[in-house]
Amino acid sequence: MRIDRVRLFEVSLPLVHGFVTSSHRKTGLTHLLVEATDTDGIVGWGEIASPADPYYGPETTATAWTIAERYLVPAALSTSWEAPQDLEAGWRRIRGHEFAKAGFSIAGWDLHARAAGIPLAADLGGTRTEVVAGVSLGIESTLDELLDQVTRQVQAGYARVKLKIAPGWDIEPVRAVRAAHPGLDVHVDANGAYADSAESTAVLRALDAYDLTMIEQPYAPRDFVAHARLQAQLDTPICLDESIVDVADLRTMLTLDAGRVLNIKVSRMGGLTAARRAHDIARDAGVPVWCGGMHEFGVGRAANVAISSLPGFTLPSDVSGSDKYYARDVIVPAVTAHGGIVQVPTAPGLGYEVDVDWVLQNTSRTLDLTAAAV
Ligand code: OSB
Ligand code: MG
Repeated sequence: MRIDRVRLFEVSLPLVHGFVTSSHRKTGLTHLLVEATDTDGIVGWGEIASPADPYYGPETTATAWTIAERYLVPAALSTSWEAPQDLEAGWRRIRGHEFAKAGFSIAGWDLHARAAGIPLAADLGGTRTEVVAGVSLGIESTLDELLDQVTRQVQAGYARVKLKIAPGWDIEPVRAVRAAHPGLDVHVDANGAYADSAESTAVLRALDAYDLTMIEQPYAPRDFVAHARLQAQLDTPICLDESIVDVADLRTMLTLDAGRVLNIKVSRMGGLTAARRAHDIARDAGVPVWCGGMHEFGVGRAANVAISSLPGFTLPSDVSGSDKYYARDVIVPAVTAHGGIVQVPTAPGLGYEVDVDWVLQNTSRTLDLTAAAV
């Protein structure tokens, strides 16, 4: 198989509801879409879901564009491949830049599954026909607004709610949500906002009283030792997100007992092959996993649904319906959840069609290269 043409689109869409985390606030997103066409004319799509700014990880939209233009597009156009892993080998020597690589990995996997005429989920070895979705709720200005958001999502049928926390917005919102929804599957995500101090440890230990499913990424990404020390003092499992960008990080987590749940993000791990490998390792170690999101547009969201169909994804994934985020998504139909459940598509590849007209209407920058040009 050979990719003959790659188009890159820088696409911006407004969010239906602004989103605040411990590190930043956003009202819209800009992601890069990758369209890869092979020599038979089959088209695969991928999404580079890097945040605009380097507050989640080191990448930005601008670094992703540069890495794509200078390295990934030329690699994609000059690699002859059968399995998506062989395509990914074309950029193996590039260190880091996982989000940028993930966009090309998804496009390669989509192309591979479409050429084989099978759904991406099946191509990855997925076995589930439906996926349980959870929602991620940002920090709100008041407890009432947060409670309103939680009630709205519970009424929409979502069975798991994740709350963003930060120093000063932790015990109170958790106590309020727990009081209003005693049996709800609730977890919290700090995006690394806590310092490894006695004061923070006391706050995080106090969260043990609220029957949370997990506490996600309390400390800085590289600080496995602080997470291990905290885990030893908590009943609530720690879940690592930002800390785990490759399987070596996962082995560190398992060896140190720095976390007991894994958030797998296709973007953060550099693509679908790496995400699947992390799933396999976690499953062998008896560690439950779920699929995290980056507010993906439909292309990345569809990839998240596909990976979530693997058997080790036993916890609800951040694959809520497109409508929670975007009034009109870039795929047709949009990803929808009914009663908090998303069906795994049965059509070939990602299982959705990209609305190219809508993509173009929201595109601020494009790149269009063919194999003959590199
Ligand atoms: O930590 O999971 C996170 C969004 C942007 C950056 C980091 C995170 C998130 C989310 C969004 O929580 C989850 C989703 O896409 O539904
Ligand atoms: Mg997270």
